[in-house]
Amino acid sequence: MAAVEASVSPRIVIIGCGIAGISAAQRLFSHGYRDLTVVEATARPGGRIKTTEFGKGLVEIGANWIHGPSKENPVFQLACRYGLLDAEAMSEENQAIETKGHPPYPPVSYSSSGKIISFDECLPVRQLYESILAKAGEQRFRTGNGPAASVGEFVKTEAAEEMKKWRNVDKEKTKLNHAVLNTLLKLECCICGAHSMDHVGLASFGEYESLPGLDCTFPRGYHSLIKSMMKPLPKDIFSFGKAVHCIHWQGSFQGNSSSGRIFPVLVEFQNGGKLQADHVIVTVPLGYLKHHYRTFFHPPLPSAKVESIQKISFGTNNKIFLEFEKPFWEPDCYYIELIWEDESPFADVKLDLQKDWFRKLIGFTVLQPPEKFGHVLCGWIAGYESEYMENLSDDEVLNVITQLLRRFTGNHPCSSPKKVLRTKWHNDPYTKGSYSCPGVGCTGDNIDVLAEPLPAVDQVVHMPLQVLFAGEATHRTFYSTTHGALLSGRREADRIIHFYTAEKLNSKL
Ligand code: 6YU
Repeated sequence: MAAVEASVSPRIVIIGCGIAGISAAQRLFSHGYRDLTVVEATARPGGRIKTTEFGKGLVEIGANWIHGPSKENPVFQLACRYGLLDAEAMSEENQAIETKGHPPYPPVSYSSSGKIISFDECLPVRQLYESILAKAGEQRFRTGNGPAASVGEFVKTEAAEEMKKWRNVDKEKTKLNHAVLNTLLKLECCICGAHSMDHVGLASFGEYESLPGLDCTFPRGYHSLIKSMMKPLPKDIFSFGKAVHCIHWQGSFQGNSSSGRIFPVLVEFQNGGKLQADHVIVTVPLGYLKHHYRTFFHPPLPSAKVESIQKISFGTNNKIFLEFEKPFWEPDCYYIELIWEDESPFADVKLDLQKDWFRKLIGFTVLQPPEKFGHVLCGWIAGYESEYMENLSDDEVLNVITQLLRRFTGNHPCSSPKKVLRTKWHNDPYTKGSYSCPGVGCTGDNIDVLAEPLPAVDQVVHMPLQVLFAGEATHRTFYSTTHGALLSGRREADRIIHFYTAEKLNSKL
């Protein structure tokens, strides 16, 4: 590895110890940069990668899967290198499977009247939906001149047109078709971390790239990746419980040592401490930036950056883990999908969170195998309903879900869960939601603007690259994922490395 040869090693502060921050530190350290500090507001590393004990085993509070575990995916590459995956996940067959970012459909679904709906009954709508979604991602809509502003509007318009052509469909069947389409849109909300697909921009939808490979999990928890990434780095570069209050840039700040060094950036902490730096890599979640961008930077951010922070959405997707004494599901069941027969995406429904929040739950993943996890279900819920759920009591959630499961499975004596654990990403003060997704009116360019450093290298200033931006929301094609976050951290580390390499070359000319 090339060691940095600047006469004085630049001081680099990385804000946030999620996968983006750690990958930036890894890259800089491996290139010889030694004056590094990673400051983290909470008491633990990992950010939105967080594994905890529940039932008989481990559950993921944040990221669950490696999306697209195949050779191009840097998280997959690292996980293989560290020996963190099982043989099936690493097999060539697994890597070759194309899922287009969607989980496989379950063999049966459950309806709100307690009936089982077969795979074949749902198939025509699912196939139609997939073809419309593929169309929504087409290049021709990237300019923002699409037929609809949002993915939701586009799907509904196209689906209504197509469904009109379907023959021999009676009233009951039409009702079910609409209910299935509504369930698919709710699933998409969980995938995008959005309240409604009407809030997801058509112009940017196709920017997201899925990689091949059937999504896989970490047998020893996603956190095993964070531990392995941090292991070769010196412990003393990490500083926990250090929430940054404000980044002062474009300044001249005297260092504490006797060298008399002057730094362009000063990081001010919430507890009053201060740290001077040459470069700061900001990896805090977009949700945090949305709430704090006005006071987090001094001088304030340029208007183009503020526009990006506003246009890129940051919604909530939460999980509800339930542990049962005995399973009420069949041993081969891996997902319990809920279809509300009275719902339709074409109906105009007034949002009543108190009355209806649980209708947004799309279903429950069965954690397999039970010998490893116990009898545990993981429910998925996105949007405002998910944020509302965070403020309810455990008992309230348990009661509602027990009734819900009894109703859908037609299994009235089904026992109530003995334990519940909910994620609360919207209430997390240092995240304020789950992950980013381009909103209506947002284009891929907004993501690139968010990723631009301040001041840029081509601007004539005393010191460029004072504030750099990484984190999942800054990756144009892999936003919302751990691999997007990881690549963004490397990207910003490389920006600094290239800057000093170019400077060294110029000084030799
Ligand atoms: C993935 C998956 N996954 C489920 C759920 C969540 C997320 N993701 P971090 O937040 O980690 O780090 C920043 C740190 O900064 C943090 O520690 C803060 O405490 C700290 N900080 C904040 N303010 C500070 C301050 N003032 N001072 C100091 N420190 C401060 N990704 O690949 N697979 O299965 C899921 C899922 C419930 C919440 C996920 C998944 C998202 C990842 O977790 C996330 O992107 C990265 O961990 C972020 O890392 P980071 O370092 O950037 O930030 C249109 C279209 C749609 C296409 N979308 C595809 C869907 C893909 C997303 N799938 C998600 C699904 C699940 C289940």
